[in-house]
Amino acid sequence: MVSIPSELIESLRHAKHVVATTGAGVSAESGVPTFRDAQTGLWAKYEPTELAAPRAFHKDPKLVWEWYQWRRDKVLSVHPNPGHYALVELGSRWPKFDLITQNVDGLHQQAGSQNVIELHGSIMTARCFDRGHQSEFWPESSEQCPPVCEICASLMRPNVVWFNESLPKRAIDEAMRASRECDVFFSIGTSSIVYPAAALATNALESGAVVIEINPNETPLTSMATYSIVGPSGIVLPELLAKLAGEFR
Ligand code: BJW
Repeated sequence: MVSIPSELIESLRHAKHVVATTGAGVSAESGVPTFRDAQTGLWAKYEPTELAAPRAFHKDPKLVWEWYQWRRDKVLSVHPNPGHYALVELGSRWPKFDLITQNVDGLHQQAGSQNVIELHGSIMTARCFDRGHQSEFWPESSEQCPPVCEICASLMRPNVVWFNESLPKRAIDEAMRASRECDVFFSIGTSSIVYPAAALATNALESGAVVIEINPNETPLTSMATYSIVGPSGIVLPELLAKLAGEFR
């Protein structure tokens, strides 16, 4: 049983616009390793932050492609967890609800969340490195690894945002606006160290929103947040939902 302050439930009861931002921790209970814990087996000797970067792809495109292929296979073998499903339910409780994710695994959508704002793209699709030609499907590896673009023959890469790359303009603009306009802002399962995503919570705080962090571990946001609920999102979110349902009845 997680301790959820009654004042927090009161804030949620009066909110008109709620924003939830999620990070890799929300998928941990589905069996997807978090970004910074992603390395096991053959990949244990690599730093994820070194692989998720254009310079890594320039240096060794095959290595980076195979890393994503491995992570993508993992994602395809798992299912959404109670935290993802609780967010679907929570999404229908307020006049306005925005779900913003840094995750590339598509598990929120698989659970049934709609209009998810994906800040860091998706591991389900690919585009070419040179000209950004989109491929609707993940090109299966053939003799050529990475596969090449059918239009311009440049190397394909996952349709994600690497370090030092710009986030999709529409997604980050919408996320920034939502963070400044909401009454309540959740930061769930993220280490809050990657920008500009990490700035969303501080925007919300500066705009006067109630900021609630859900994470089993401390992050740079913890001491600033209005409420910090220590625990796994797959437990905390369903409990929060149950408590809210009780209050609303
Ligand atoms: C649980 C749990 C459970 C466990 N329940 N919780 C300002 C200041 C400083 C630096 C910068 C800045 N602005 C920009 C930068 C540079 C850089 C950056 O932020 N660097 C920092 C590392 C210092 N940012 C960028 O480069 C961004 N681009 C940009 O700003 O463009 C403009 C620009 C261009 C050129 C030059 C300069 C600026 C792009 C960032 C893209 C990030 N992409 C990645 C990879 C995506 C593809 C992939 O997955 O491979 O996105 S990196 C990685 O980090 C991934 C994640 O989405 C992101 C965040 O990680 P997340 O989700 O928080 O995961 P973890 O593993 O870190 O944490 C998991 C958390 O879960 C932990 O807290 C656990 O405790 C918790 N947890 N179990 C709940 N059951």
